[in-house]
Amino acid sequence: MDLQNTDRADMSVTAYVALGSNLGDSVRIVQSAIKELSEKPGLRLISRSALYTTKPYEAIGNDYVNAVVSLECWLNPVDLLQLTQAIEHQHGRVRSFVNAPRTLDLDLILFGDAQIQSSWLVLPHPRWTERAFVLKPLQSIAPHLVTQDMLDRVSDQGIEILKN
Ligand code: PH2
Ligand code: MG
Ligand code: MG
Repeated sequence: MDLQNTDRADMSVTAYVALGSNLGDSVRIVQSAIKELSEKPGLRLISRSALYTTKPYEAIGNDYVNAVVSLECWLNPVDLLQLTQAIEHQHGRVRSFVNAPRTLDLDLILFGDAQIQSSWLVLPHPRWTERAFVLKPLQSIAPHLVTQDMLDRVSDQGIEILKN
């Protein structure tokens, strides 16, 4: 019996990853990061939002390009985190100060119904409901997760669709 295959089919969760960039060729970087995520073993792209242009929120520098993707994920959360960090690194991510301009930021927003509180990973993402650059793209691919009330609370944050 092919237990591994059975496991694989059963153990998947839907994970939501937010992408952001405000340094370098942000449109190209975000597009290629989506492609890279979708090609990783253990991940399958379910859907992706448009690319949005957003005002830096509690941050400095250029306007951001943001998007959100949903993935069918057979990895555990730690492996997914490591994979996203490797993709950030490939795109030249440097960590200088909190919310510094960055070539690529990949944040795990939701991982099935996982609730994790550790020093290196908190799920759901602790601030996802405070951010228009997460809520708007997320609403477009997973409307069941985003309420009008959440959107009303971030309506002062600048965000526009840039490109589909
Ligand atoms: N990311 C941050 C802080 N502020 N603002 C926008 N518009 N887009 C982001 O991706 C972003 C931010 C921390 O990761
Ligand atoms: Mg972030
Ligand atoms: Mg991050």
